[in-house]
Amino acid sequence: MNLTRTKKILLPFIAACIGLTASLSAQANLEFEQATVRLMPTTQKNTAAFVKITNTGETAISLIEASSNISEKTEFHTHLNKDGMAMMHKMDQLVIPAHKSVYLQPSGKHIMLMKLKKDWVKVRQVEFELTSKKQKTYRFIAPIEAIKPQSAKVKHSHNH
Ligand SMILES: [Cu+2]
Repeated sequence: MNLTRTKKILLPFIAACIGLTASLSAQANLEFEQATVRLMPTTQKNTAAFVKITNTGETAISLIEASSNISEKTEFHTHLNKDGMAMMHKMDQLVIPAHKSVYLQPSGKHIMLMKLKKDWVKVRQVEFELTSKKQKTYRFIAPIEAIKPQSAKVKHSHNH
């Protein structure tokens, strides 16, 4: 076996592999942790999803679109205080700053799942697809779980 010749063929191949891996990791620079979808009675038309999103990349990522396999409409929401009432408000974009984590959690920012499909509670894992301003797609999955409402906690913190 001619070693020199093998090396000549292998080296560009290895270089191409490393290049590919590097470009893939540069794209996949959002990490999703603690993802969950709130279990609701089947009569409800909406529910919310919570997740910790971490941007491991060098530039901020603006998420502008969301979709899921259980809802016909999916939006980024936040809570705003209006006349002492916590009101939900649609956000045009959800910005994840470079090297930062954004927590989507009850009483705060969340992913709103609207017009829920029939039998959505039977889905074992909810699949999410988020699209950035740069048209990159990010996917994560979340189980459906019972989550205690935190409205009492919000009221309390507003008094201080
Ligand atoms: Cu909402």
